[in-house]
Amino acid sequence: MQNCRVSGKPLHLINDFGDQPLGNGFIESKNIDKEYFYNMRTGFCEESKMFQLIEQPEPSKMFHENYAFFSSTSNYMKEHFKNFYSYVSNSGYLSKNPFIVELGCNDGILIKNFKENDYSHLGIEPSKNVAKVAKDTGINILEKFFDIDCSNLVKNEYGSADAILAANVICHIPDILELAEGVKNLLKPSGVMVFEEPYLGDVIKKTSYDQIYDEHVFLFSAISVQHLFNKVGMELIDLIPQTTHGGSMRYVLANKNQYEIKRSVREIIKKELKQGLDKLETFERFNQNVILSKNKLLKLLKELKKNGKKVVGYAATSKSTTILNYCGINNDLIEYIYDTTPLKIGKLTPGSHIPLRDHKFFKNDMPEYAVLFAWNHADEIIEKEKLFSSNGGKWIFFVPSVKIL
Ligand code: DWN
Repeated sequence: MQNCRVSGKPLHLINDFGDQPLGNGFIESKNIDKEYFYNMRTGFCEESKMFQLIEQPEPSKMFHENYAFFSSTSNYMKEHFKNFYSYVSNSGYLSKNPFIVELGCNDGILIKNFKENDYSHLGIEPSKNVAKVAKDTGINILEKFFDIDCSNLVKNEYGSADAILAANVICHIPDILELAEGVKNLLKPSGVMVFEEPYLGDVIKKTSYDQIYDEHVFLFSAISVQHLFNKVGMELIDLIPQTTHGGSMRYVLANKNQYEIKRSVREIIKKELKQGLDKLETFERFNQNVILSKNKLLKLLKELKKNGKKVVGYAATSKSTTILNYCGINNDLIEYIYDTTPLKIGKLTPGSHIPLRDHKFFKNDMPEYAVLFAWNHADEIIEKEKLFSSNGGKWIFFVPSVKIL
C-alpha cells in the first residue's frame, strides 16, 4: 500500500471502489478485451491531512495525444475563466510586465485571455491533442508534464514567473512535493501561485464521490494545501470559494511573509476544522454515505427498469466512470449516454460499456428519464434541453442526494 505522498506516513484506508478503468478511457468495442483496470481506493493521512488515491495509473496512460476532455465545451466555464483572468490581472500581485505560466492549460480556455490581452505567457500541457487546439490559436505552448526539470527549462528559456496558474490540474499530479518545489523554483520571489480545484469540503458535504477517479489523485482542503506548500517556504494568502465543478476552491499562495494574509484564510480553515476535514472519523462517515448513495441510485434505476421506463444518461463525464463502475450500472439500466465530445461519440463508456450518442439526438429520442452525469453543469444543460422537460422528460440527480427532478 502506497504511503502518503506528502508525509511518507501510512495511509488510513477510506473507500474501496474496486476495479476501475480510466475515467476518460472511452473505448471502441473492438478493444474491450484489452481494457485497463486498476484498484481504486482512497486513503487519508493524519499528518498531512491529505485525502488521496492509494494507487494511481501512470500519468502517461491518462494524458496523451487522445485525451478525451476539452475544457471549452461549457459556455459557463468560458465565462468563469474570463473572471479568473480578471481576478489575476487586477490582483495587485503582478509586476509591470508580468510573465504568466499556466500548468495543464488544456485547449487554452484560461490562458487565451492573457494572450488576447498581450501578456507574456506560456501554457504547459502534456496532452498533445488539446495542446494543439491552444497552439492553433497562437497561444505559446510547451508540451510537457510539469516537474523540477520543466521548471528549470522554463526559467532558463523564458525567465521567472510572476504568476503560476492552474485550474483542475494540481490535484492530477501524483508527485505533489516535486510540483510544490517546481512552483517555488519558477516563481519570482514576489510571485504568486493561483490554482483552483474541486473542494474536499463540498465533496464530503454533498457525497459527490464521483469526483474520485484516476486523474484526481488528491482532493484538497485549505488545511492540506497549507501543510504542503509550507514545506517549500510558501503560505496561503487568500482563499476564494468557487461554484464551478459542484464547489471548488481558489487557492492563492506566495513565498512566506511577502504579502498580507487575507481574513478568508483564517475563516475557511476554522470552518474546515469545524467540518472535521482534519479528522479520520469524517472520512469514515463519508464512506458510509457513499455506500448509501450507491444503493439508492441502483434501487431507483432497477425500479424504473422493472416498470419498463426508458432511461438514458446525459454527459459522459470522467466522473460518471466512477458511478457506473462502482454501482455496476451497464446498458441494461442506462441505454445510451448523450455527449457533445466528437472524440467520445460512437465509443463505449469505460468499463461499463454503455454506447455514447451525439447529444443532437437526445431531443429526437425523447427518453422518459435522463441521469444527469454533468450535474455540475446542471443550469446550463437544463436550460439547453428545455424541450426534454417540457415534453415530460425527467432528470435524475445523484448529488447531493438521489432524486428525480
Ligand atoms: O478535472 C477535470 C475536469 C475539470 O474536467 C478532468 N479531470 C476531466 C474533466 O472532468 P469531467 O469530464 O467530469 O468534466 P465535466 O466538465 O463535468 O464534463 C464534461 C463532459 O460533459 C464532456 O464529455 C462534455 C459533456 N457535456 C455535454 O455533453 N454537454 C458538457 C456540457 C457542459 C454539455 O452541455
